[in-house]
Amino acid sequence: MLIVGERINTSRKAIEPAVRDRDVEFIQKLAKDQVDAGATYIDVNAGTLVSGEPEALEWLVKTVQAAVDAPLCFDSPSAVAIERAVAVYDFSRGKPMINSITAEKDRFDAILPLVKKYNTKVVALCMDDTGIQQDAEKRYEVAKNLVNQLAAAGIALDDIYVDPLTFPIGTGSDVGLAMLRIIEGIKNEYPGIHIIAGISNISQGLPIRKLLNQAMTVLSMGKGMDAAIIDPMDRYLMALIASTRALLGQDDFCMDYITLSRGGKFEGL
Ligand code: THG
Repeated sequence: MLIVGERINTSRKAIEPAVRDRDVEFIQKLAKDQVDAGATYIDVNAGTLVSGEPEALEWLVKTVQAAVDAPLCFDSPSAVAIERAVAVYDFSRGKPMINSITAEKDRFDAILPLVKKYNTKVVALCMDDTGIQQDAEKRYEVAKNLVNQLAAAGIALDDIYVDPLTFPIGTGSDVGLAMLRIIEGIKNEYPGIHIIAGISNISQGLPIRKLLNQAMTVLSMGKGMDAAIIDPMDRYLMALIASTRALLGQDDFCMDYITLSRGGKFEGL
């Protein structure tokens, strides 16, 4: 299970001024705290800075990799911003992840050459020029089309992380089932591919969002999700992921679970 720590994102109120002011200490602490909490990738997103995004993303890459060894996830729709980020990335940390490509024609054509040139992993969002389909079968077709296009371009399935995307569950009772249907379908259709999700969209607009995020994470892992963009500082969520891995046969003899328990990670839960 790959845990992408989501906290370094200028859409969070506390982060934008820190990135604008190039507050090295603040960002580096955020990176270290997430790695200490169990993040295996660190997401960097400066999307709200608009015209300043490429420069800010480059600064975030340099700043974060000076603090932690974890590989990075470049979170931007902009090929210009991603290329600035990847150009200063230290590949000895492991393959970075480009987050993301879609089946929108312009975006696909702009991002694909970067994935190939720099040999990165890539997040494939299930949307095209018609937007995000609400209907599960239609969105699933978009997903298959996108994966087929990536595979035809020579991208290995092992480097593709399909993101099913989701609407908030408050907008319709079938929304959760649609997400699970897409995860299950893609996983069965393309053995060896990966599934990632930014789980928190599901809970938008509802109280005690973390409960819905926690439940959706477990359900999605049950269908084959093997990567998640989450807040690793949510200790209960991280403990649930460890428990779910053990229950799904992904943790031989519960060794990781036991190690985390002995390390005090479940204390007070
Ligand atoms: N899929 C992919 N990438 C993504 C997403 C996705 N990247 C962005 C996002 N979704 C995941 N990242 C975050 C980062 C921070 C928060 C949520 C998702 C967050 N949100 C608080 C909220 O909405 O209440 C904001 C609180 C604040 O302003 O501080 O913290 O789905 N591939």
